[in-house]
Amino acid sequence: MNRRTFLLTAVPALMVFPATAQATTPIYEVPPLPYAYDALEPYIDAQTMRFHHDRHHAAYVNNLNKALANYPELQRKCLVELIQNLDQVPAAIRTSIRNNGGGHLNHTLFWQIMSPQGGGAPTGAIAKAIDAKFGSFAQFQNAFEQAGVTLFGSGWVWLVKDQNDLAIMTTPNQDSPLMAGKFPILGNDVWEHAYYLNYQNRRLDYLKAWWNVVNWEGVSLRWENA
Ligand code: MN3
Repeated sequence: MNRRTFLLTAVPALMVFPATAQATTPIYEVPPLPYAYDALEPYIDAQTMRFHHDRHHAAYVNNLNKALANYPELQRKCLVELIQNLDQVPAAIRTSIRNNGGGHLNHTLFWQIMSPQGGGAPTGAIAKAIDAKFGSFAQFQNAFEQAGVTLFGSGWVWLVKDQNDLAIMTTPNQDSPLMAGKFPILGNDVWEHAYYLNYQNRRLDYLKAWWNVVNWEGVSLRWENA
């Protein structure tokens, strides 16, 4: 997988590519939401989206920029490559790159694979692949929800491309499937900040409601091009 691959759903270049060396520009920037804060209601409320995007995602980006501030040679690298090769990142900033770089990539993907026109059943290549792997879309949904609801603490539940196969996996904290050599096709954020205002402790209700906003067109594109 190369640096281009992560950009399949029209992620703005600034998100994963560092800005060219201009001291006044931040290295990485939070991409604008591709829809309004309230566009995913009633499934995800506007206040949650506002805090999640403007505060949580922004904090990951700010801390990522701080971690990279004294490493000009790393500023020029693609973030996907840094995350895939954490062992080559200097030990002093490795944990910060893992948490904040992972957080930046995960959230960038998250905004893109949701849409106010989302929901319904997948179509095209991804639909066929899901049926072949999990038996049916409903069985896939159930397995994904179970993985998400049983993940202890904070993290993500993913549908990934593993070799040429589909798989469900979870990651703790802001770890990315890229760190394990898998390509994220679809991911849901099960940190409490993603759902607590609306769903409180009912993570399963959030996981079930979330299907209504999944951008299957974008997801299918990721699968076809991964
Ligand atoms: Mn989050």
